[in-house]
Amino acid sequence: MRGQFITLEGGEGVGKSTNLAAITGWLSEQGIDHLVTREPGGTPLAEEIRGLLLAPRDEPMAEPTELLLMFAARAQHIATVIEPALAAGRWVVCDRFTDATRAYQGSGRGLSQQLIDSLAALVQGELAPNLTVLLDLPVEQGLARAGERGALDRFELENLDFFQRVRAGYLQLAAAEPQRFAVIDAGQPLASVEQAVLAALTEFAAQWR
Ligand code: Z5A
Repeated sequence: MRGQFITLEGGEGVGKSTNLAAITGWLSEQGIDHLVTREPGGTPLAEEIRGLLLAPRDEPMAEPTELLLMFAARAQHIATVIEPALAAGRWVVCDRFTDATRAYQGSGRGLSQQLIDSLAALVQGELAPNLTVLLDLPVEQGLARAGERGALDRFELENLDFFQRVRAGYLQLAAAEPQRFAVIDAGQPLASVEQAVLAALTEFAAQWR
């Protein structure tokens, strides 16, 4: 049977990496063969593109350049990592996917959602996440958490309004597809967030076992 595709989304510092560990621990306990990956990145070539996307530089990156680089990395990731794993029956857990493009490049930068849909159709075809866990947190709290880690990447240097639009964009996506999204309040203590994430995963996995 084809594997399930789970994505983890949210703004800066919401705790995706932290909760990824709980998710993979749970999948291992359940004996579910899985692969953990991330976007942009997940293959050597896509990780090189990630480097281009995240590095602050004097030359401003044009918005279409940013969008196309996101999808270039995604095309490589899907072809060489995600699709082969799903086809082999492995579950794939991905830290960010196309919802991030809709939230950051669409709602954040103001690029057309129709344009994003067209690129998604080209790069993904029918591929879509089966479950998306959205960690939601007020922007100020997320930025404070992210800021404690030191040097900021090109996205983390954006202003508060940008991140407010990203958060609103994510919440709109979740409202439009409530059957795919599990929205979790990431402002709770970590143990409660992990419990909520694992509850969503348990409910989802019950359909497939
Ligand atoms: N991007 C895009 O624009 N378009 C796209 O299509 C895609 C991506 C795919 C890189 O992503 C950038 O790419 C991203 C969007 C853009 N923007 N930025 N920057 P990324 O996922 O690599 O970067 P990120 O969002 O900044 O993720 P992150 O830095 O790894 O943050 P996180 O994983 O969400 O948070 P964390 O590292 O797990 O936690 C942050 C801190 O908070 C850490 O010290 C934790 O110990 C702490 N924490 C976590 N949970 C809690 C709770 N519950 N309470 C208290 N403290 C907590």
